[in-house]
Amino acid sequence: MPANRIALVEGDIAVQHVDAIVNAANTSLLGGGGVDGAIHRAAGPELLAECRTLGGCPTGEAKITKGYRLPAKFVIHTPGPIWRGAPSPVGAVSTGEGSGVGGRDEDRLLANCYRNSLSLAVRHGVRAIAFPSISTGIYGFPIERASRIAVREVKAFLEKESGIEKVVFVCFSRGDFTVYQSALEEIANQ
Ligand code: AR6
Repeated sequence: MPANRIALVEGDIAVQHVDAIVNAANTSLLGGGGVDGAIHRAAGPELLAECRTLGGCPTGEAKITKGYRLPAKFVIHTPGPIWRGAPSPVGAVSTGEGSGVGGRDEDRLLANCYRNSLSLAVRHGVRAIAFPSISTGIYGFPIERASRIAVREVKAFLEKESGIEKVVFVCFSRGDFTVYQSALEEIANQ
């Protein structure tokens, strides 16, 4: 059952003992604030040096580097979408009116982040992987909506792919933890 393979913790992703941690990066892959800054600080300058060789990464796609001084062997860098749309129900078809250009595309791009990160992880033999709450900090994606997309994508991936044994959602605050807990109860345990 996928639910047994999904864990939720409150804390710092940079200290997680997993094979790979995911970085909520930007398209330059050259570092930033938030979780990106924390990962680069903990990994050391070699991480930025390797990132410089990657030529950036489009939103929703993913690139992998070594973890350097992190407990994790790999870092998977994925730029999430910047939230611009007005909230509408997950799965609703946007008319594009009143919700900005991106109402639906942000959902799709965020889902791509999870899916592409997991595919890349499998290709590198990763068995345990930790995700932060991509796009819900500086990029402003509403966390209730983002957490449901995250859980739905991870669950769907685990159902078809047995190579990944454990996915850990790492929440940076008690409030975020509670939101993810609700999403997990609603989706993963079905
Ligand atoms: N461990 C786990 N989660 C964390 C940590 C940490 N050490 N630090 C922050 N978070 P954000 P975004 C949470 O802003 O919204 C960067 O400058 C944070 O509380 O890091 O995708 C990049 O370079 C929030 O819940 O990422 C981009 O320019 C979540 O991580 C931009 O920010 C994501 O917040 C990306 O914005």
